[in-house]
Amino acid sequence: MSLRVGIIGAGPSGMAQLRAFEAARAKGADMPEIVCFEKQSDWGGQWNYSWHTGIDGSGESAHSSMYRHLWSNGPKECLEFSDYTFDEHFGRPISSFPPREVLFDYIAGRVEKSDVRKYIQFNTAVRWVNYDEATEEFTLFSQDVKTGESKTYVFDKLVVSTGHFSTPNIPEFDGINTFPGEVLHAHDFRGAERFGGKRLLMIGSSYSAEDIGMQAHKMGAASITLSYRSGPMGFDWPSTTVERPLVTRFEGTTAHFADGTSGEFDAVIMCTGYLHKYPFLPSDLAVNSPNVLYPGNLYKGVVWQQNTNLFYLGAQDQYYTFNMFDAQAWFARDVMTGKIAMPSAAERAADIQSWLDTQAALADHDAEADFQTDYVRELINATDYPEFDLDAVSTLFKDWMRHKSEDILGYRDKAHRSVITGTMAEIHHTRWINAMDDSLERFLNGPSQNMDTNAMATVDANAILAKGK
Ligand code: FAD
Ligand code: NA7
Repeated sequence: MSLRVGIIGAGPSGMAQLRAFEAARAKGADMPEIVCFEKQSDWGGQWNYSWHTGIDGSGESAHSSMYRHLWSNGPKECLEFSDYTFDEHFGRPISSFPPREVLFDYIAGRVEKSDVRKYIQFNTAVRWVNYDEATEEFTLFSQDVKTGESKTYVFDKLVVSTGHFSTPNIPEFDGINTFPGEVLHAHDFRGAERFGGKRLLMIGSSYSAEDIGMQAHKMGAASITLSYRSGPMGFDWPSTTVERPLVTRFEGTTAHFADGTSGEFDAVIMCTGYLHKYPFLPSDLAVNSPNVLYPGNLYKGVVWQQNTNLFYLGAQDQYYTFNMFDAQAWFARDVMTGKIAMPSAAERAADIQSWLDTQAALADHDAEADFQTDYVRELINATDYPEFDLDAVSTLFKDWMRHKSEDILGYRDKAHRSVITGTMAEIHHTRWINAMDDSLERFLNGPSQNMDTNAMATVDANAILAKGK
């Protein structure tokens, strides 16, 4: 009997797992029996944008936390698949920070070429999973979210790729029930147009607070106040943006902060992160972790320590995304097929502990980028995933962070060079701050610009545009 593999979720991680098996099949390996379950009607996970918030059109909790005008928050050169480059997909250089529709097109293009859609049961939510120690089999209960029909499947191996940026972490604040304006979590944010002229309070000091705050600035918010728990982000913000320590209490429209200051606000956005939530798994199989680069209990960040038939993809906080999911999927595939042997439980525990120790000592963001680079390298070295210059990617991450420090509104106008093809990105035809139509059509066919950027390693787009236009 061939290996039976269940994959839960057809976002970028689940799609990577399908591609990993297909890549081995193309080289002559047997294809296992695969069923991938996706509760939405299309693949792409977070990148499968929908206006739905709260509950989606099938009565399920809405998965996506994306917003209409989201552009990649890191350079595309850091997430490029080494087996399917941007050049291969678009046939020409594009800029380094594409909007979400463009990235969706890229990830979908790769799996369309691989003919793996046939393995996916769309509109199908996984409701529960049992593991039988004696037979070493998973029994999975699914439900068609449109018809309500339930089914049972049995698998030898199970891959959990349901993401962990969908279930909002919602803290309480004294008096917040008296706040008369809109209070929402970043998960439910779809666009900042309606915040034009408004005084916004964002709670949190990470990617969502930074980017939703700057989206609101772009859409004409009157003021943006960013309230932090651990420390300020410290970017060189526009003059209408300030950082304050944590809110201590609300009194109607007034928020009071820990430094004794207060302010009047029209709306509050909780940018307070997300919870790992696996309601379809018994607690002894479910990751229970804060959002960190190395959650405990996962050997090589992928294999469940107490049950090596269970795999997680994308469970960590992410500098690397798509190509890290690939590295994990190739690794998981080779463990499942026996090509990679599992060390003893004690050896796995020691390996996990050494990563946790290193993580605990990380001094700054540069060190974090190096940490995840080393992690991805270890996975790639263990498989036949096409190698690429990971040190060069780590340098790109550091350049990107430096660019953000220099110009939080302009870092997306920079261009970077692909470490895989050597192609220099195009300087985009429209600066991020001015780009209101971020459709694929406009991105690819917007006003042409005639600069030859191929000779430049990293280009200050602002300077060039200021001179040229
Ligand atoms: P997801 O994309 O979350 O996909 C999980 C899939 O599992 C979904 O399709 C979901 O419907 C399905 N699923 C969940 N539960 C079930 C169930 N019970 N049964 C069946 N199916 C289920 N990354 C970048 O590289 N660049 C960016 O600019 C960027 N911006 C981001 C902005 C936001 C607001 C967020 C939230 C994330 C961003 N990310 C970004 C990171 C993003 O998480 C990854 O790019 C990627 O989407 C993770 O892929 P995934 O497959 O692990 O999870
Ligand atoms: P993150 O990166 O997990 O950050 C969560 C933020 O929320 C972080 O600044 C936390 O502060 C803050 N937080 C969490 N709980 C609280 C409470 N109780 N009070 C105040 N602040 C709190 O989530 P993001 O949404 O920014 O980013 C997730 C992904 O989405 C990321 O991959 C992006 O690409 C998009 P802390 O620093 O822990 O004190």
